[in-house]
Amino acid sequence: MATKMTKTSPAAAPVEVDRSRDISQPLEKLAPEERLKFNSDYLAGSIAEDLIDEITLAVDENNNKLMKFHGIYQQDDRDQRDERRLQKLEPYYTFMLRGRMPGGVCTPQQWLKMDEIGRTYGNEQFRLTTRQTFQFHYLNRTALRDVMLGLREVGLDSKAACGDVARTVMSGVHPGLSKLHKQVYEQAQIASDHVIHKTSAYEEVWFGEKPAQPRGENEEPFYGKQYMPRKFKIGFAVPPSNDIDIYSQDLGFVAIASRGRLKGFNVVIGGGMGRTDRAPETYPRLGDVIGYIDVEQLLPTIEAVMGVQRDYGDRVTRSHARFKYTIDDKGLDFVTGEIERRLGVPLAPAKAFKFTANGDQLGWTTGDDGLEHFTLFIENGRVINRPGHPLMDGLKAIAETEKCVFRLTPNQSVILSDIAPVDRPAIEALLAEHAITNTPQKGRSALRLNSMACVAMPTCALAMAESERYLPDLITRIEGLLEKNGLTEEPITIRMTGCPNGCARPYIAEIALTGRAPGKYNLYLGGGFHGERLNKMVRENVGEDVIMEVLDDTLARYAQERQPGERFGDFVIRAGFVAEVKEGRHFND
Ligand code: SRM
Ligand code: SF4
Repeated sequence: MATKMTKTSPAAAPVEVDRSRDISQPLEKLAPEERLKFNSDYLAGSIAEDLIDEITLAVDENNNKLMKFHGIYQQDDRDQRDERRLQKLEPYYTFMLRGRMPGGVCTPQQWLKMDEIGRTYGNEQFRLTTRQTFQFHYLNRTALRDVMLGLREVGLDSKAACGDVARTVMSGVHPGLSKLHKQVYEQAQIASDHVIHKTSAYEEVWFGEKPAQPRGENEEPFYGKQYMPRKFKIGFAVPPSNDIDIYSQDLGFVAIASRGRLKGFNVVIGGGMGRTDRAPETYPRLGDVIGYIDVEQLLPTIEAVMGVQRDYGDRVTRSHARFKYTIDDKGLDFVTGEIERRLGVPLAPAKAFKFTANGDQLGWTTGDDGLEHFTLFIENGRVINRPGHPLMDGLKAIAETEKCVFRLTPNQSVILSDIAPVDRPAIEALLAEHAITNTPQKGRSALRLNSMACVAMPTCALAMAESERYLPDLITRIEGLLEKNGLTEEPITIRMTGCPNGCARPYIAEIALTGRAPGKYNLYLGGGFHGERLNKMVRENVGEDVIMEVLDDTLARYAQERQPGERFGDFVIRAGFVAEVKEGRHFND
């Protein structure tokens, strides 16, 4: 790609800044969530008391919001919702728990614990997410403490996996560049430890611990009582792979290396995916590269960037509270200048880098340190046993050998990594024994291997249409079109979400579908293959017949008219299918 480098002037003239919506305002003028956080006793609320209520399956509304900071969402089974309503029963409430796993690195012992929890409490399954971590669904309220204790036994937790804080820090996984990847991962881990909230509420609520000392004003030296205005996402990419979709992160770091050693990072700010249909003031936005820092500057830079969003982010209107809107409201120059002022030095000019893809490099690879890695495609991240496909059992058996590290990828898949060459045959035998290959059950097109769907139905409260349960079948039908046009081996990214929130980062896929209503989707085309360009809506609120018609036409034309090496997303723009797509940073429809 053409590297995006936005030069900013550290000496930009002072900008008049509207501070009517930021944290300097009196609490009563801010969103209700700000008052909730402020009065929550640093996130403890009355969650502990709520957990022992025996009358309902649910928790109180405020605790429900606070529990997100502890990695937990109350949900109800949407497949059962109507029937239970007819029977005048309360919804069938269960809980989703999302773990924190910086860079997706998971020891075999941790994998075994996830497997055990999934089997015991989580409907015999668990889910790998688009941010390299894991989720359990279908947990009963009474199981939550046991799950927390289980995670703690293996050094895992669910702190800050959700809520208005810095979330699980992502770190790109490039198996061929093992040494560099390890150095970048170390920095991601340091960053994660640094940004995690410091309150001891988690230990008190879940493990009954007493605070070491009464909580005082210094409980959260960085966040304060109101934490961030909204979620904040940080990720590290290792070129040439843009697997973490750096341009979708609030704050991204592109690793810059010299002779295989990490030197520093280009800093990218202001990415985000979420939008709402018929609300043009919400939009996905690609991050801007604002400069370069040496490795030593990492933590001060994170503090400076997050500090700007903490202090200037919108605390009145939550739908406008992400960093991308702060940047667009105040201006990139102002925000960059403020970051540099807090850093005390200007950022250096960004260094050149090149991405080639945002998917995973599947199959066996040997790292630059001689260790072997097997990247396994897991369709939509669901770890479960299905007839003839005992994926969960197979991965458990592999974990039991303790011969590999599990690395969760940003594409909901897993790398069995750091395998000594002598151990590879044993791993291969277990893969074969459990019929685990990179040939998914329903077909093996390069399109499927570059697909992602968010969870959506039946657990996600915000889903308007199916996603994970539908995309595999839709792809089977699209595979007919691919075969007809000789495109089965052509890598094309396709992503689906059950609503416009963008959890599978759809707005940077070459083909994307976002749910509007049962069976109805917005269809987008024209994203960049390495996550460098937003796509554009080409059909609104349409069903499968129209989706197939448009894809039939565009794929046939692509097969016949493409130039050598031309990607599908680039072609649909050149050919005029998506007239309005530009290299723009953001769009609203
Ligand atoms: Fe997400 C909310 C699932 C990655 C943007 N997301 C949700 C909730 C918690 C629904 C809710 O609030 O009640 C979903 C839970 C569904 C379920 O049943 O499990 C949910 N998001 C997911 C996951 C599990 C999708 C997946 O299939 O893997 C991903 C978990 C990531 C993780 O491990 O932390 C997930 N969500 C994302 C991403 C992608 C990313 O971060 O790289 C995005 C777009 C990037 C961004 O944030 O801009 C994303 N999720 C959202 C939004 C829209 C935020 C916004 O700015 O408008 C919501 C809704 C909200 O926060 O109000 C949301
Ligand atoms: Fe739920 Fe929407 Fe996210 Fe899908 S994109 S998991 S439907 S919030």
